[in-house]
Amino acid sequence: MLNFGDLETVLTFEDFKASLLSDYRLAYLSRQCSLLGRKEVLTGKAKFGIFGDGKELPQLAWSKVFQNGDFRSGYYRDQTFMMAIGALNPESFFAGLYAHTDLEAEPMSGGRQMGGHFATHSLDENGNWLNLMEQKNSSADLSPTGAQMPKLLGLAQASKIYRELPEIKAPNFSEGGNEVAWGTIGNASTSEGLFFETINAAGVLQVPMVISVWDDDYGISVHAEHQTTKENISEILSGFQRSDAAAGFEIIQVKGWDYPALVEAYENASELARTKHIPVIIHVTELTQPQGHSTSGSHERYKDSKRLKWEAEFDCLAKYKTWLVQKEYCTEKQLKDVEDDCEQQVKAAQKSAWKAYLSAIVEEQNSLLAILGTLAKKTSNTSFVETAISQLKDNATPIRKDVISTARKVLRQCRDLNNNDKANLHDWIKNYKSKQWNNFNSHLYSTQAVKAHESAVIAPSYGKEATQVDGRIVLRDNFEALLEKHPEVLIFGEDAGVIGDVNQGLEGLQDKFGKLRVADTGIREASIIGQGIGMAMRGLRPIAEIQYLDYVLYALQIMSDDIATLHYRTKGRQKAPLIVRTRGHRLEGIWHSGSPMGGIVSLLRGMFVLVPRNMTQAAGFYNHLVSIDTPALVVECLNGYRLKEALPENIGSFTTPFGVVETLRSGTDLTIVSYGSTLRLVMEAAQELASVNINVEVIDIQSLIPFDLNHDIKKSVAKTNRLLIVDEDVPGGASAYILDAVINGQQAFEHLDSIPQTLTAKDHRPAYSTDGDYFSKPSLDDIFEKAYAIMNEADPEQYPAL
Ligand SMILES: Cc1ncc(C[n+]2csc(CCOP(=O)(O)OP(=O)(O)O)c2C)c(N)n1
Ligand SMILES: [Mg+2]
Repeated sequence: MLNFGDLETVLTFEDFKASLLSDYRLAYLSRQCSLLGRKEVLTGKAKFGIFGDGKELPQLAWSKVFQNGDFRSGYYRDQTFMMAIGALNPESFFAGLYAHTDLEAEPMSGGRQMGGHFATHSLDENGNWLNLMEQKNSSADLSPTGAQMPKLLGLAQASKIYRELPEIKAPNFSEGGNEVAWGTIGNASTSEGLFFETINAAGVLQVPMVISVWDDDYGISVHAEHQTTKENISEILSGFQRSDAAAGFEIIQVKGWDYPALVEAYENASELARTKHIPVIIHVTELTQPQGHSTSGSHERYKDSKRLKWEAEFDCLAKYKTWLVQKEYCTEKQLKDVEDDCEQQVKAAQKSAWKAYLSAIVEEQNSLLAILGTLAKKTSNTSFVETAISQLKDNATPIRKDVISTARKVLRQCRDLNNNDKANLHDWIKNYKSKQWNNFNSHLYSTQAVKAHESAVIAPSYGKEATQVDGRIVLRDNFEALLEKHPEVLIFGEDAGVIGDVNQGLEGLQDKFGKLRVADTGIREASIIGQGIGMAMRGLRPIAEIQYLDYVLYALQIMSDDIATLHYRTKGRQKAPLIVRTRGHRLEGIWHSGSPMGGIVSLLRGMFVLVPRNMTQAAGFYNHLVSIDTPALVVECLNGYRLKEALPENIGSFTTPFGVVETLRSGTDLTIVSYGSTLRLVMEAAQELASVNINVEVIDIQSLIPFDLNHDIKKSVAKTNRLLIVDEDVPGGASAYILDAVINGQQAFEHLDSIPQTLTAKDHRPAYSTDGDYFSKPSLDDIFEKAYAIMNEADPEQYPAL
């Protein structure tokens, strides 16, 4: 291992000095970006700024040991590191501050994230993986503090998997598992549960993870005394310290202004994590915030003069400068020259980034002005149009809203024009909207996800006398086939390993595929998901199991904030094709019968949400998902594992289509749509309704996201003219989502002769008592009566009131 003392001997003294000076240059350059960045916000060119000033030095030390193939999962203070690895420069820094929508100029997110939210590209413009071993990687940042932690676990665990399962050939993702996952987090954010959950899991798993805590004693205005027991995160984590007797973490404390100590700390950490897969915590103390937390306020409001004086003195850049001069590694003159140079460079970068950002919009502004000029002569409302033209012309720093809003206002005021004259403006608005769709709305789903429903469906096939088995056997045999076919598929969750999940859908598979591919985890839903996210970002195909749907709530935040937004927030340059498996719907009591699907479909736009009615449909979804790259949640029916299903012959290959409903029963009087466990009751009710001459068509939605892409529900309503949605979520939950999709999305209202109705559970969760289900969720009787009432209202003579 190399330590700082050795550097002087390994390098020539001249090279050694040059490297110190070059570090000073980068630190100073980054600092100038922060200083000018704040000014840009305060003078109104940018909206918000959060910068890395005061944290430069440790990031330089870190960058020295960060290698190709490594991953960062950090937060908004890491600009110096991003510059040091060549992923950010002053120009792209300012493009980020202005939120330039062009990914070429603003590679982090194309303006979708605030400045200071960093990412590198894992995918090319067509969504294909790049070779991650040829570059230094950063997973895309998130604003919720601590949310960078769960995925860090998976980014690190991927190395472990690649090292211990060499049969997975993935040269673009790993070389013998030698890659380190590096996390950063602010001192205050270590108070978040996600931090502690991840730390514990990493200690258990012994993965190559190095977490740096940037400790500046504050979390915005709140001092460490309110954040952290003993005001010292490494001290309270000391129980995690590894010893000869037990594996754990290496915990290092180092001062953020002490350059040689920092270099040594990072060398040390890298070596331990990379070669031995020992997780490391580096607690970097005595850091400062020269400009306060962000541009939203000034720190003079909550730091006293003593503290401010200390911060000025212990500013890592100032300390580094003093050290360089005292040790005679650099002269004052050399440093001054570097400073002058950096100041010029940053100013020039700011100007050029601003010009590039603005000129695209000004061009659009001019194209509209040309059209409005012609139109003004034709309308009777000339004065309105001329005022609009002059206001837009006078706007020297337009945003896109100013441009298109002017166009739409003018259109409203020119109703008198004939269609030909309006056509140009109409076309302009249409084109503009479609161009801006790409800037602001595209890439929620990957191209593969969007096209998935076009792929040929492979139906399950059955022998002449198909064996009837418990539903769980269909799943188990299917998972076995998937694990066999795809060495990169891994399944893990609480009780997933030794016993093969609580319903034995994985029975015996750990014995067959080993403890890493079919793994037990601790009870830690959010980091189970994070484990999956990180591994999926490094080319593996994880299936993360959450034991029950009701416990998805613990993981919902990270699914919503991280996976669901990842492809969108990187404008298609990162993906995490994670499959989340869970089980739910009506069974017993408050926490084993939940179906909070309304909340889930609202929060997980960006993921597929699949609700198969039986295990064959579920298995088909898993097979299909493994063949594409979109993250998905699959909810199996908790009460379906012991119900008999025919065992398909083509296990592991048949597919259930996404966004395609299935008509389970045809009828002419009323369309009932439902999904999951409730379908069985709907089918029974349909049979009874038939005995009173009501012919019901029953449709299984089976895929909430994407939703009925062929508009088959509308086609059914066109035939029956009546719609009933039966759902076991609360009123206004998933039933409202379905109703909106059918009425607004498919415009089915034009075929309706009766009010479209919903039948849902009660507002509360069901009581555990045996009758809890009957009195809380839609029962067969409820379904019959609701359907009958619709028919009674339509034809009271044929269907007299009950
Ligand atoms: C979940 C969540 N809660 C609150 C916030 C608002 N917030 C943004 S930064 C911050 C303070 C973070 O302090 P620290 O972790 O010490 O990082 P520092 O900014 O000091 O580097 C807070 C409370 C947030 N972004 N996310
Ligand atoms: Mg802090």
